Amino acid sequence: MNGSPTRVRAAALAAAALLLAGCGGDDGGGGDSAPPVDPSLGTVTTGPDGVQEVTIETPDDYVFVPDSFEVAPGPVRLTVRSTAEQMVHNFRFTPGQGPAEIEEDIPLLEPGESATIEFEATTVGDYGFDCSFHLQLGQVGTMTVTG
Ligand SMILES: [Cu+2]
Repeated sequence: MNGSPTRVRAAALAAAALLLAGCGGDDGGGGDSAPPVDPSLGTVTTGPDGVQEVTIETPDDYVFVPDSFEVAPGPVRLTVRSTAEQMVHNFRFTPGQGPAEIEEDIPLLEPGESATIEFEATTVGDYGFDCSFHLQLGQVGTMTVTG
């Protein structure tokens, strides 16, 4: 159950992205109350290597936060951060729900883990994404590649 090197690296990248975004206020407190929504979520920043970076979260509820974001054509580094305490999620671009197929995915995201994928956004349009485990429960979202 402990992180593989890949997942550890993904977590480090996510932490670095947070530091770059200059966001604070994560007190790491426990408890059952929902954590405040991080305003940097879904906001695209450009990394030092010129790659667009965006982070979304998935809590125990069957949602992505936010469930939509926009990128420009080019390379994208997407981090999906689980804030779930129990639920196992995943992330994929829904087959047939976009103008082009994006095959990169996160097959398994255990509670509390983060994982990062990098892909090329080439064709302008709306790309559906989902957690395939909870697709029937409506855990879906949309990435828009702007013109
Ligand atoms: Cu899910």
